[in-house]
Amino acid sequence: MKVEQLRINEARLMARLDELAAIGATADGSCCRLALTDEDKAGRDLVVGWMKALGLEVRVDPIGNIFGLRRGTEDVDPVMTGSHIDTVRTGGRYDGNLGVLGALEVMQVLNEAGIATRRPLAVGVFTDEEGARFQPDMLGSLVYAGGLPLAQAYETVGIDGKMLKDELARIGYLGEAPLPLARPHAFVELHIEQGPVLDAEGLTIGAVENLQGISWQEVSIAGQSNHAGTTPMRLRHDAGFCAAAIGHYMRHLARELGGSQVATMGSVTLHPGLINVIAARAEVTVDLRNTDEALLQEAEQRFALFLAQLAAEEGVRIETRTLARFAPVTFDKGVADLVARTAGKLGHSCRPMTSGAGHDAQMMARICPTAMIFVPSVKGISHNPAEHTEPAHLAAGADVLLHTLLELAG
Ligand code: HGY
Ligand code: MN
Ligand code: MN
Repeated sequence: MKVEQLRINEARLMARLDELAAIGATADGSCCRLALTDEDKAGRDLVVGWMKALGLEVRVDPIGNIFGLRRGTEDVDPVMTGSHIDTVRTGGRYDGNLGVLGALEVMQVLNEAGIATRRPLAVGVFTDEEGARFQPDMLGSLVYAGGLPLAQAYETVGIDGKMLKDELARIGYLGEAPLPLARPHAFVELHIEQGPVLDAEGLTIGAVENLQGISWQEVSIAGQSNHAGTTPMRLRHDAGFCAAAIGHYMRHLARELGGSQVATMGSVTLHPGLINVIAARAEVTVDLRNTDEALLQEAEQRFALFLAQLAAEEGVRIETRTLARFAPVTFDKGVADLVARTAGKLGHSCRPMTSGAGHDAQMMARICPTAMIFVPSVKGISHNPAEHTEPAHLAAGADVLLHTLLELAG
């Protein structure tokens, strides 16, 4: 068979996706494998087993990133691919997992075809991409790319009070491989779109050219608990009201700025959280994103002003803590064009895309030419058990990955 006729095995890819999805499966059909939990460990162990079965040399670095290495005919910088297998609490079957298991399927096809590439190939499984338990998100690839010192990452305390380094050691993935293991010749990540564009336009492949900026903050509000029945409204310092006001302001801010601005209050905790007590304290998280750095800063400035006014009006103390802050990223045009060309050669419809979600590729873009391959998410749903991509589209994405990697690895 000629190389250009090579295609991945869809059934095998689906079987691996199903097997991994069973780890951390919850009653509502979600995948819950928060970073560095026992479920994450079980997923890691399964993937490492597959890597070994595929004859890949497995290396683990000090932040727990796992790499499966496939030798090339020359000992030069590898072409790297991969993604993440940690999930949010209500994760789907494909977010991150497709990029890792699609890459393993590519390795198996190359093995079966007896193909030796000039450059080595590396499949990366990056630690804590979601940032749901330990912020920031893309933590493992950020450390890999030199954007966060390892010691600082180790001290990160999760939403459950556990320290990152302790959890990494506990699950047995505090590795010793060099950090970074290699400076890739190029990096390509296969991922579901997690947005509605490809599905709405009936297209199969997205050649991702850029990725929007991300600003995560934790906002702590200190008011005064008081009796819900006896306290006149004019005397209240109600942290619960302030939390609700912030949630409402998110919608207002996004509408005011328009364009690609999005604003989300994802989590709210009230203390003491009782029906007849005016909340003394509240902690909320705020996620602001925009493709334009200046507009993202504008959104942050307007939000800061809003908080100052709210604190003055309600007589509460408000403090903010930055949890993640990444500027928008432009991927490598050459690699993005290669993705588009490859999709065309394989007969798949394709369009240039912007990524609304953060990805490990945005960190790898700091150290090597990088781009992404998107496949459609039905109705754009993700971070939700209803997350779905048609098997034919999953396979199409993996085929585009196969031939993009072959082109880059020579
Ligand atoms: O937040 C994100 O965009 C990604 O899912 N970590
Ligand atoms: Mn992801
Ligand atoms: Mn995600």
